[in-house]
Amino acid sequence: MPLKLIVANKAYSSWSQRAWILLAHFKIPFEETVIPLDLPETHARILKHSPNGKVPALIDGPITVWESLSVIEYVAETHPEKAIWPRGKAARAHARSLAAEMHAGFQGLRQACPVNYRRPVRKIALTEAAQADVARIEAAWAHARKTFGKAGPFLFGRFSAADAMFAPIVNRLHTYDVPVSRRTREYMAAVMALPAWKAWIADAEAEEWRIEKYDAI
Ligand SMILES: N[C@@H](CCC(=O)N[C@@H](CS)C(=O)NCC(=O)O)C(=O)O
Repeated sequence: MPLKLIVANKAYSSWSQRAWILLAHFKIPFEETVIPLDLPETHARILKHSPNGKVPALIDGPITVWESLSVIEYVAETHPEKAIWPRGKAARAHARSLAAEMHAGFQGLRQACPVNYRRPVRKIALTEAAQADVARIEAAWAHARKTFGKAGPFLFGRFSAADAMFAPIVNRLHTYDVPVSRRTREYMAAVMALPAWKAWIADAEAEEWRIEKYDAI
């Protein structure tokens, strides 16, 4: 039985993208269900699949996993042949720390710059909290790239769960035209060149749902 992944609109759902891009990049077969956000029936529809009423949720037969980071851990555990986390112990510990930091933090940037995968590039004035988050993200990415990233253009060389967790940040920095270093831009370009990234964007572009409060920013 194939895995089932429950996600929200691809145009606006950052947490969904993390799980989806991981499965797509590592070519792990799955069926997706897309539930549009912000409609009267949204919550009830998500609750049919996910006990906390949030997506993503992954269904593997009788097993349900929710919270993006748990989904990623479950996929890593059930696909040990794929290097979903970096293979080296120190790199893996570092990647997990960054993924957890992303999962728990960066509210300043997340609030100021909501993800919108259809948004034309347009600069906005960033809050101090958002600027502080960008500084931390750039430092964290530069450190990971320098310390562990020799084998490729991603945080730990080859694409891993850490890159999946930060993928929506790439959208934010790009679409809100946030001033970043050349190295940060190079990393963002590598993420945005991934076939799995492009497939997600194409699906987002094709969606007909519109949420005005996100499109207005
Ligand atoms: N911490 C959760 C966040 C999940 C989340 O907030 N998902 C949003 C979509 S991006 C959602 O399900 N919203 C539905 C709602 O609030 O009704 C995770 O990592 O998966």
